[in-house]
Amino acid sequence: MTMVRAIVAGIMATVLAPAALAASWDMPTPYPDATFHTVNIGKFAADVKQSTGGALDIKVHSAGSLFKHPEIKKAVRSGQVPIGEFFLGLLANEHAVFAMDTLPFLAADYGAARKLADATLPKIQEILAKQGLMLLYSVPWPPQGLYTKKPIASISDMKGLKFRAYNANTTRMAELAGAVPTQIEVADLPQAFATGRVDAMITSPSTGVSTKAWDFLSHFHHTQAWIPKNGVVVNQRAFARLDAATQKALKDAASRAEKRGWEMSVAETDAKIAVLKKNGVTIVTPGSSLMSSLKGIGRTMSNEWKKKAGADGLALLKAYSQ
Ligand code: PCA
Repeated sequence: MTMVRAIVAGIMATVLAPAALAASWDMPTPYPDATFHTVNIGKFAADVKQSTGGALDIKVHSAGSLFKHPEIKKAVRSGQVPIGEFFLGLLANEHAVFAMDTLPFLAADYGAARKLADATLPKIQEILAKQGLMLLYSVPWPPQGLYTKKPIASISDMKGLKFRAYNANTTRMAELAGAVPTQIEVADLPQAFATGRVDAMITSPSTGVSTKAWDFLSHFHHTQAWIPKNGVVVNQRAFARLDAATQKALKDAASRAEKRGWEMSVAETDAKIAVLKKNGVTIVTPGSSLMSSLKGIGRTMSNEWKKKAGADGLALLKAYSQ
């Protein structure tokens, strides 16, 4: 080695040494900053930074700004980013277990949602682990309700509506209701409503507020149809590169985030319905005609799900139902 090279190598080692001790992780997420999931991830990142004494710094890139929602899982899997968040029901076509928390009225209150999570998360963890991903935690959205530009008294009022869907099940539900589904990400919703691509949706009070639903829609039907979840995953190789203390701190912060996220979700429901109301949205307690039709659609979808679920899918449903 020449003298110059030795000096350069020495300088490089000094410059690189601190970087090797402290890791900085980019974290893509799909939803806007004010959404409670994103707020919770912000708290999680702050918790990780503090509990690792700055050894792990997670930088959150919200609203699909680093990777679009459908790309986030692939990006974490391939190691382009070490960590990310996505909607678990987006994987409904990958395995039946991912379709369960968007089946209408299978688990429509928080007690049932907790039970469904307990029955299905081990399987979800197992499937993701085979793909090199570790599920750090998952958090539910508030119960899903129907947003429209007019009151919906019976299912026939949904006929022909241009309906915003967010996964295979919401697409199917819209079809069965006689509506015309289009899959659109939350980040693109204001534009989609403004340009008339869609005129109705089913989502949480949280997403209604974050997209300022009152700019385009007038009625929220509190159907409480299902309680779907987001997951936060880490690339296993990236996790393995952390020292044991940092790994533990990350997992501990994740379990605090999960607990906090479920509590935030419960509190969101009434709080965000109040915000919708304050901004002029009419809050509708759905009538029996609409509810019985939606429940009928739920039964049809559960039967379709059972046909595709396979033995391990059916076993999960049994475990949940017991
Ligand atoms: N908001 C997300 C998923 C479920 C929800 O409440 C969305 O509308 O895409």
